[in-house]
Amino acid sequence: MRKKLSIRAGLAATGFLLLAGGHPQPALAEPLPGGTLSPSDIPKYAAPLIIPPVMPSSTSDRSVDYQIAVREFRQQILPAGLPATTVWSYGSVDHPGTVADGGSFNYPAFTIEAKWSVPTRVRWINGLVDESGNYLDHLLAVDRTLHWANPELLPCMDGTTHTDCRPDEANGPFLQVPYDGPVPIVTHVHGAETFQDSDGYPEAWYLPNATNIPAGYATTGTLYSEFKFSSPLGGKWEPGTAVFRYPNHQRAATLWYHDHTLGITRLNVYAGPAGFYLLRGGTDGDRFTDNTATRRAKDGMLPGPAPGPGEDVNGLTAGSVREKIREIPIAIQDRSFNSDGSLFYPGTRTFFDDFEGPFTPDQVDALGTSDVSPIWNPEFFGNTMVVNGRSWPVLEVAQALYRFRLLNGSNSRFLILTTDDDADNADGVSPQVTFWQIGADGGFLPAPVMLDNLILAPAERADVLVDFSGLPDGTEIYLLNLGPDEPFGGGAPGTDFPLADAGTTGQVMKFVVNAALTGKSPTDPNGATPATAPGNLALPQRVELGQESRTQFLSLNEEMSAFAEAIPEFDLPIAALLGTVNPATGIPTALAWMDAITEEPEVGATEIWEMWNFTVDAHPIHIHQVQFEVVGREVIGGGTSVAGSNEPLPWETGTKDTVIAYPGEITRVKARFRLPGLFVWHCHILEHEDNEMMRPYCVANPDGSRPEACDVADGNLLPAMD
Ligand SMILES: [Cu+2]
Repeated sequence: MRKKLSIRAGLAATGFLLLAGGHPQPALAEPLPGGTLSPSDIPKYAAPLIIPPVMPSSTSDRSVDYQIAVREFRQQILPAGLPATTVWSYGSVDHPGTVADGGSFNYPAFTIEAKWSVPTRVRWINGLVDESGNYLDHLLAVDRTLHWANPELLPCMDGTTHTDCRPDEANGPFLQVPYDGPVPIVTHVHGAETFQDSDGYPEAWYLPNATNIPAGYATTGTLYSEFKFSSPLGGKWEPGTAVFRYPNHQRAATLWYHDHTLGITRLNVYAGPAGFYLLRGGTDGDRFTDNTATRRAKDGMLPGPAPGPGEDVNGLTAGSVREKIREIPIAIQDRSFNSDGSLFYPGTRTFFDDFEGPFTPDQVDALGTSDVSPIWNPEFFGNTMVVNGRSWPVLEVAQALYRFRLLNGSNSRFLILTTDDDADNADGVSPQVTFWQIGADGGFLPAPVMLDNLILAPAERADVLVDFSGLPDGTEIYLLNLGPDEPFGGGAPGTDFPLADAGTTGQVMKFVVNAALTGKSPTDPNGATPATAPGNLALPQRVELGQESRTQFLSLNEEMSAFAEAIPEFDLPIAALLGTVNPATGIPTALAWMDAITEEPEVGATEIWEMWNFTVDAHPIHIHQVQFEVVGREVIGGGTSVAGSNEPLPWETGTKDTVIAYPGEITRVKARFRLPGLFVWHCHILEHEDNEMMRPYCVANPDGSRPEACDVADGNLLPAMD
């Protein structure tokens, strides 16, 4: 959705003067507005990249593999000399404290290492309480005019009172004030093929087991008890927790875990909780060959090792093994900060477009009331790049091949990554090292793909090899971002859209070649088992899905204020919606989260889901439970996709769980739905996901019956009581 600066004539004029600040605007791009700390005042490349260590297993309860809580703590995200930042993230409760204290709580979280076909059981704990056991407020402003968890049980728009609804404006003017009660969470392992009870359904949230939960609050969401009673591990679900299970039967892949609570995912994720979940092994996970062998295939070798259990990989102790690490997960996120170090995220709609409301949709009229939510912003772009929890870090690398598992963990920002010898790219784009992409969301590609530019939408992952061998000691290589500081619509950087600000969000991190590290890993060129050159690497092949039994015709829509036609200054986006489309007429039906389920595959069915994007922006669409094949794209009305081809792009030829749906195009994916139950599909721009761009879907039971949870979601059955 595009920011519209001319709102009401009077207001817009004032806003413009404030923005201009009385001095001339430079012609070059500028840092985005954010908090009170200017990103230009944050020194770059001042601190080393943190390598996420391995999440320690549960020691106090051996009936689960991990006991992982979300807690609040302070962490030095900005360089030394600037204040620390209060964040939330995950850690093992048996290993309390932050990394600085020898504990396991870190933003981003430690990596969960999973083995193919060995199930993982995690007790996920809502630990958002203080030392007295009282609940903590949210770090950010919660908009309770959205369709959201509603634990305070405000009366809903539909005239009844329940969790997971859009509260009625008749609740009074305080509806426009941020919610300050206990914070619900529920964790989703993104890309995991797991059961409905363990998927982190947005209405299966739970509050912390705090001592001061206000009377009358619901402590769990609509589906929590349903899943607790249907899960074989339900007996282990204690107040403030849920125990989820992951079968790990899918292909080896780079997955990640993060919060998924209805209507506040953007805020919960922005506050910090997210980590990698790496699934290794199986026939699709470790059969690499080196195709230069002439007589028979010989074993191929990927760069390694990755951090191992219990290892210090950040140079904190004398036993640190950092210098040998060659496989590193890298989570890239945009954030903004205040001068006291706190995270900045807009607490009012005026940040987006100067629109001041008020929000009273039932009384809307020309006098200035509106149906525009008072706090929610349609998108948010931070002005500071944070990589593995540090702003603009630097990584020393050996003259060797590295494996990076890249994740775009941003709320709204699309990244287009490249490398250069020059931080602000003043000499134009001239990549210093190329990316060899070997895997995407769902596992390995059929073959390595060499790329100068690598596009990553929010939530997408790329498993890449980068070769620093042969580069002189001291060589500096900058990882740059050529994506826009605004919603992405496809096309070429600098031609079809302005580049990110070269001085801030156009830079991500820096690599510095340190010859002294060369040879510290066995996969280095002079090591015991050197890694296979990317061009010679043969990757494990997968079995393709067969013929589909059905095509689902789906739509992506933008909702403008209901008063846009009558009152032009109300031409403002108020939500994004999924829905269906009639393929014969091309006419969409936009549907909200609460509307009845429209996608109901049979269990085991293979279906094509085609998504018609009627908005002006690209949306990363994520389908839970499955890893799908990208079938291709088609411009509505004909022509070539803005992606450059109507065929799947080379890096989309493996399996994926998130696909970019470009504006004005139909994007087709094919998936097999192996697990019965209630799941979701949604846009992974978190601001969209939180405001209606998410829909439930239902996979039938093996006997053809409808899972009970789907009836609960549709309102045909009352939720189970805890
Ligand atoms: Cu979207």
